[in-house]
Amino acid sequence: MLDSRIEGKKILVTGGAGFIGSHFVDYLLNTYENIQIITVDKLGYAGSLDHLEQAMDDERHHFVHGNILDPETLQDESFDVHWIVHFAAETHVDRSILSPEPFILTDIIGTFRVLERARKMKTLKGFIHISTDEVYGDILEGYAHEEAPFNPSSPYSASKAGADHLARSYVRTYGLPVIIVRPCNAYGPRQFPEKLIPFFIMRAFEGKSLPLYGSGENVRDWIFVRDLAEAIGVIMEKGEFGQAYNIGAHDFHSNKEIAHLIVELTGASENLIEFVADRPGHDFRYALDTTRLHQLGWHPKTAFRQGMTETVQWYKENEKIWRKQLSRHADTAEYFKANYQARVTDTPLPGQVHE
Ligand code: TDX
Repeated sequence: MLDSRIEGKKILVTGGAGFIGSHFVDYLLNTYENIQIITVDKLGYAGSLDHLEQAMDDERHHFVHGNILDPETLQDESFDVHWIVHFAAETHVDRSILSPEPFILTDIIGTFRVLERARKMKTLKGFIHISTDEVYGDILEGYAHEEAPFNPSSPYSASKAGADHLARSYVRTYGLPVIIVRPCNAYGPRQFPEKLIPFFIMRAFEGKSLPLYGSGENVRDWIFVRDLAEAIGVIMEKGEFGQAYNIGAHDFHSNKEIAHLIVELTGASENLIEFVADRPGHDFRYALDTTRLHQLGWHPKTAFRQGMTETVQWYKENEKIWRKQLSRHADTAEYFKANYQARVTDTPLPGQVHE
């Protein structure tokens, strides 16, 4: 690949054992030949080596178990790379409402640590910071472009907004070659079953209630995770340093529509759908202006129904992986209880998560 910014390079992926990170690692390995990848991941509740099955068998990939919050983690010279792609973060809004501190620590201070390490690398050619569409807050009508003001609603999105600002300040102050990406909602295989889509799929399999917050009319733009991985790769290759890029699929669906689709695809009963107490500070709609990304020539490939069919299939075939993931961390049951006990009429706990 002539003139590639990625071919022949050494790339550090933080949070690479997580949902989007692991798909991005696979994307790199499948797209480039001569490449070296280091994944660093703390293997928290949402990360797993099962997600890196392909990469762990590939000699171009090296896994390091470590927490970005620990200043020692990335100090070794072997972490001097050409690119950093920074996915590592706490990402679940409901958890941030119940307990904001891990979000402030990992998302803000963790990002600070990675940026600081990047600043000391003489080899560095680029830094991709993974932000989120949630930094703009509710977009009740129209589409948020990259220069729109930030208006975060939850401790999660405020932490991500802080990290996003920090990453941009390193461009202005230190000339660090950062590109920020702000993706819409991702879905697909390997997502921890606490986010809307995998949570509802798992509950539908188990014949448990599907708790829709509020009216269920809230709208998100949904991107299939492999399309998102590809979009990030295209931005690495062609994006302008110092810029931010929204990543959206313009595949808008209300939560209610999604619940009905999951019922249909899993063969569960419509009666499982339950309207429950709303999420505090619940953003009504996210919608991104993606002109800048389209100018790089990227468009999503996977229609929602197609991606959802594959996703339901993956959860059906990989029950062992996500059940193991659910039972690995002691606080998982506590989270489900704290978030759903007062909301649902049946059990807040998914199968095999015991008190
Ligand atoms: O039980 C539920 N019931 C429900 O109605 C859950 C878990 C969610 N919802 C609603 C809330 C949202 O309107 O579904 C929608 C999607 O919720 P989440 O999957 O929690 O995602 P969201 O809050 O939209 O945030 C996501 O998109 C932006 C990701 O979790 C973030 O990490 C990303 O930055």
